[in-house]
Parts: sequence; structure tokens; C-alpha cells
Amino acid sequence: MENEEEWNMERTLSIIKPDGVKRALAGEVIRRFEQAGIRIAAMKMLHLTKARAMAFYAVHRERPFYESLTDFMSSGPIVVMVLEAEGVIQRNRDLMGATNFKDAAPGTIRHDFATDIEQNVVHGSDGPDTAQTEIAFFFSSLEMV
Ligand code: IDP
Ligand code: MG
Repeated sequence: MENEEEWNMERTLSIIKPDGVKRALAGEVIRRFEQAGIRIAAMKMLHLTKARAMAFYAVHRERPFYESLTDFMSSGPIVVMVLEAEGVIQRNRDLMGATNFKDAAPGTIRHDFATDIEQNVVHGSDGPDTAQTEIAFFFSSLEMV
């Protein structure tokens, strides 16, 4: 390896969902990422339209919760971030906890703050391919530092 620090350096997309922003949890979520040594390579706040939420979650369009999930995701502002660190895709998933907060381990974001299987505070890409697609959904290369 010429530069071992770049070994397995990854980027992933993180979203603080409308419930997290409304409940003033953005600072706490960002603190957890920073505390874990994860670098924030890009960040912005925006409000998804229903159509944009449907496009983002298109992979779930056959699921019974698709309508409700996309209503929720377009119900208020969200914070979207590109996180960068070694193995950050899995590390972010570990910090988030299980989809259902009832199954999430103590100390994870969803265990500590989620109130509902749908309103679960954060989103994180689930693999290298989705990370790339999801980052490109929100950010151009010029917006990443
Ligand atoms: P993930 O966010 O942990 O990757 P996914 O299975 O990809 O979980 O589901 C995407 C989002 O859809 C979840 O974060 C949650 O907001 C919502 N969701 C997942 N399963 C259910 C369900 O059974 N009922 C309602 N909403 C759900
Ligand atoms: Mg998912």
C-alpha cells in the first residue's frame, strides 16, 4: 500500500429525517458522528417534495409502508450529509441501530431516540452501490469537501 490511510476509505449518505430535525436531535446525531471520528464531507438542509421522496425510496415502492414513508419524509426539513471514514457504511449502520427501534441495541441512535418503526430519526446507505447512488441523488462532486 502506498498510502495505508486511504485503505477502505468510504463515503456514505446519512439523513436526519423530519422527526429528528423537528425534535432538535440534529446536533446530537452530528455529535455522535464526530465523536466516532467520522468526517463530514458535505452537509445541507432541505425539504423533499413528495415526488422527490418517492424517487429516493423507489426501491421500496412495492412495500405497504411506501405511501406513508414518503409522506413522512416530505413532511418537513431534513439534514443530508456525506460521511467519510474507513468502513463508514457499516459503521454508520452500527451507530444508527436496527430499523425497528425496539430491536436496536442500547446506545444506538434509533434505540435512544426513535419512537416508531417509520419515524426512526436517521437514514444510512446500506452498501457501496446504494451509497454511491444516494450521494449522487443529493450532492454534486463540487459540494463535497
Ligand atoms: P433502514 O432505514 O434501516 O435501511 P429499510 O428496510 O431500508 O430500513 O426501510 C426504509 C425505511 O422505511 C425505514 O428506515 C423506516 O423509516 C421505514 N420502514 C421500514 N420498515 C417499515 C415498516 O414495517 N413499517 C413502517 N415503516 C417502515
Ligand atoms: Mg434501507
